[in-house]
Amino acid sequence: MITDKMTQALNKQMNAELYSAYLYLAMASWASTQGLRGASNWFFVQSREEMTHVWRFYNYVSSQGSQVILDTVAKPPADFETIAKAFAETLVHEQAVTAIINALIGIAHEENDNATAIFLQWYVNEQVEEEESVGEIIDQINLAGPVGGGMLLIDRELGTRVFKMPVGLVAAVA
Ligand code: OFO
Repeated sequence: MITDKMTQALNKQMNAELYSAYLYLAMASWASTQGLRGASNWFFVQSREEMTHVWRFYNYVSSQGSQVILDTVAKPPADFETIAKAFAETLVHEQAVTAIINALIGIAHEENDNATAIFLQWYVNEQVEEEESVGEIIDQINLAGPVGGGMLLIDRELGTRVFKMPVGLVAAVA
């Protein structure tokens, strides 16, 4: 069982994860219109991953006998100007999500909710990974410059990213 305060905070985080999925889907389409098919693929895979983050929260809240309450998802931007700016915005967004996850863990501790604090550890590790991988892409783009052959190679590399459905999550939602 989790407290109402914890449930509300987890529901709110689900909305943030849904927004992440929405934001990256918008970036995927924008990148496609710029001829950056690899980057478009990368953002599309990222959007799908964010949906798995939503489902993890869904499963956890449900497993605790609480109800998932969905809220309006904010409209993401449609124009990201340059691929460098799109990834810079991605990093800023992920850093903000990391801060919210840390705040959630703070609430779990306040509520003496060890189960939720442990559940949230997966997200702590995931945020480290996400910030690191986006940071590496930004470094590569800065080294290559946003146009020309260097960016072409980076775009090809981004096109190799493949979405993998987490095995345990498949079992949980099946
Ligand atoms: Fe859900 O990790 Fe990004 O936002």
